[in-house]
Amino acid sequence: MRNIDAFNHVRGESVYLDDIPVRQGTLYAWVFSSPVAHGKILNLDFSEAQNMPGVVKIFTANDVPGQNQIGGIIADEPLLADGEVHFWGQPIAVVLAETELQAQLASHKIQIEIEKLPVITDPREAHKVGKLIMPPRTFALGNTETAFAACEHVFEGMAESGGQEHLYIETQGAYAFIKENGSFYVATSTQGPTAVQRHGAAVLGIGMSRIEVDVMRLGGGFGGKEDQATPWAVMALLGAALTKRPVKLSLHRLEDMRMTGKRHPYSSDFKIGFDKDLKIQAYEVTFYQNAGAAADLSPAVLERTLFHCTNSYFIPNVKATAFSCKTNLPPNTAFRGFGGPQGMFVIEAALAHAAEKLGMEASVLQEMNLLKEGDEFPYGQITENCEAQNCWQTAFGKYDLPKLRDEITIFNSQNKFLKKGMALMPICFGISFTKTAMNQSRALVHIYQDGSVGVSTGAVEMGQGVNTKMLQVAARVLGIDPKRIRIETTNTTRVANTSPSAASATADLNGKAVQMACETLKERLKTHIAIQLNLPENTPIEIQEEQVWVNGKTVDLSWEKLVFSAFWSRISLSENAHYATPEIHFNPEIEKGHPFAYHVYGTAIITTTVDCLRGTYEIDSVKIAHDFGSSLNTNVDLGQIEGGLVQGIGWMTLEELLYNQEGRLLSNALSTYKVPDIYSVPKEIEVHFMDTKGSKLAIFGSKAVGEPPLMYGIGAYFALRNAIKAFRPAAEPKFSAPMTPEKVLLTLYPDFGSQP
Ligand code: LUZ
Ligand code: MOS
Repeated sequence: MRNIDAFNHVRGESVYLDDIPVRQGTLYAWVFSSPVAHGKILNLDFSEAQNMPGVVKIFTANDVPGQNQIGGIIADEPLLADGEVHFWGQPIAVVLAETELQAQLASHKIQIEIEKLPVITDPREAHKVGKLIMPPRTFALGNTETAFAACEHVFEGMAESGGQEHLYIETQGAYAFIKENGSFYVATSTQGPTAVQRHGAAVLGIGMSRIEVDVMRLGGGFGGKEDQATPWAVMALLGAALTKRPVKLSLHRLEDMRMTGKRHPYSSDFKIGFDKDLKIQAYEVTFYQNAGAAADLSPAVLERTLFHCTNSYFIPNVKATAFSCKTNLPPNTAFRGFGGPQGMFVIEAALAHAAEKLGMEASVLQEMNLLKEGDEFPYGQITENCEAQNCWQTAFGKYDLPKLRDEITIFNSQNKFLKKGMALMPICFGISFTKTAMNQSRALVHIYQDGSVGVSTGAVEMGQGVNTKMLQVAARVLGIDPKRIRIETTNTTRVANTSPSAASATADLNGKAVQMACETLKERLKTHIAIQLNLPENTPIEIQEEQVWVNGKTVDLSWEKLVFSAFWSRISLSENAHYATPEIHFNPEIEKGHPFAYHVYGTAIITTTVDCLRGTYEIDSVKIAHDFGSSLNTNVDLGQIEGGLVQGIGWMTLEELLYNQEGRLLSNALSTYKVPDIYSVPKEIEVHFMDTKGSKLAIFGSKAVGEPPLMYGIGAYFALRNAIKAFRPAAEPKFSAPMTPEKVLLTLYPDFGSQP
């Protein structure tokens, strides 16, 4: 089945936030934000701004009727700065005017006096002076101390990975108005409707039942709208409350890039030990997470870094410690992979480093140490239906790895300034919110009396195709033509207390709820048939679009006739189902449990060609064997693999966030922040859909596919590194991602510029 949005997307007819027709009297918001990364606000002067044409209201923290607080996990983040500012771009005031331009021009006239305070942007520096978001956490398995003592080879090093701008095509935004009697409606581009509702209610000082949050679809989220869609929606709500007029707030790209948090940069130390057979016996790692100026989701991201610190390898003795370090950057937040990629980059760096010292290919060490059935993760969960080795072997065989290797060797011997490099990247990603309580969902299904069906869930469509999957689930269970079914907007008045659409778990969680609701409705319809036809108990009944079968024989009923007859017999045709993932649990006191419903595995082979005169490169090919279970929709899933892969390659190669000493973002536009475009994506992407066992906790055995493929992109870093070493074997490039063309050049010619 094709993506149900495809037709409207291509015709430009899909509705995003900015396409919603505005009501009469709508005001437009512009956010005035901090011009420094750390300081004390001494004075704010609105006198000139207030008198600018079109200005209706300027509001600050002083105008908040409820709590000026939007912190999710830790209450440490004001909606609007109060007294102090902690990052460049921190919202201080909101200007409301008749047009957006008027609001923007007025905001330029706001005078602010600030006493500058010292700025920290480096996580290790923050750690040194004790600036932590929360106490450190440690995951441990076995005993690394005794294991290292018995190791044949021990290596130590450091690895760093940079942040990443989400660059959703649709920037953050919301549109809010009063319905009546102090009740509000807000349309917002959020992955977490309930987060908007909860914080909106707290800021306005009203009950959540007074705020209806509605989400049609997002022009991309990637984690950037899991938590950080909230402030903009709450500002629009607050503006509506203060002026009694509709308020639209939609960030411009530069504002969005400057004010919102990104993927967490990490700096890490590793120590890895092998026995004489090259089995990893011990691994110690310390992560310094750059959390930015407030907690946001950093504690949960940090946790996932620990969960994935051994990637898809079995290591019997592990000690992993993670510090969440408070710096003067915008609070960093969820980003596809959610800390997992940062942890996985370090173990891959450790393996590459060890291979270099041992004079072998990293793939030898990778293959030797892959997880197998029954192995224990450092957090206590045991692998089940482990596909790590299967994926590796499948990639190896299907894509003829030895031949690929030979081709590269030959190419490199025949070319002086062009060098190819290859790397393998196995992945293992745990599916579930690591916070067990978040793994719940609801679905509301109405069968209308004409036989058409409306489905509401907590799932937010953000281009990932979840609505298509929800529709498939409903159609499959009800046994009817998909055309009858409509997936409604995600709305807190229909489906309440939703978890954000995140953690790759949206289709599983909401799909299971849809499945349950539809099964209940179907059973109810069957009971109705049995009563109407006076059938003996347990008579087999099958409902199909055109025909109903009783005891293998057709009766004079179609779906439409059946539905109407049930309605006329006063039978409920609506159902609300609740699903909570079984089997999962985790005890943070001992850092052990069974946090994930299942794991997703895969292996990618990545090859690249580096121009060793210019430092530029191309990703030649990426060949993947991926563990899909039994894919519910191969089109949607292939799109997720390709998109995730390219996003991961971007993070590892081109995308570089640069801040100056004062904490100001320098790469704040698409002219200076490079993302993969059509010219820099891999020339060839091949994806082999492995028909694996799946999991009964995956919807119809179709495994989660959102985040795992991003981590294939990590292989691009190591492929580039190998190409560099083919040109200059003595090179030992630092493990510092992204590997931009500039860094490639500096690594190829380390002495450049130092000669007289
Ligand atoms: N969000 C969250 C996530 O709150 N918890 C998670 O475990 C998670 N994992 C991936 C992406 N978002
Ligand atoms: Mo996400 S990083 O699953 O919002």
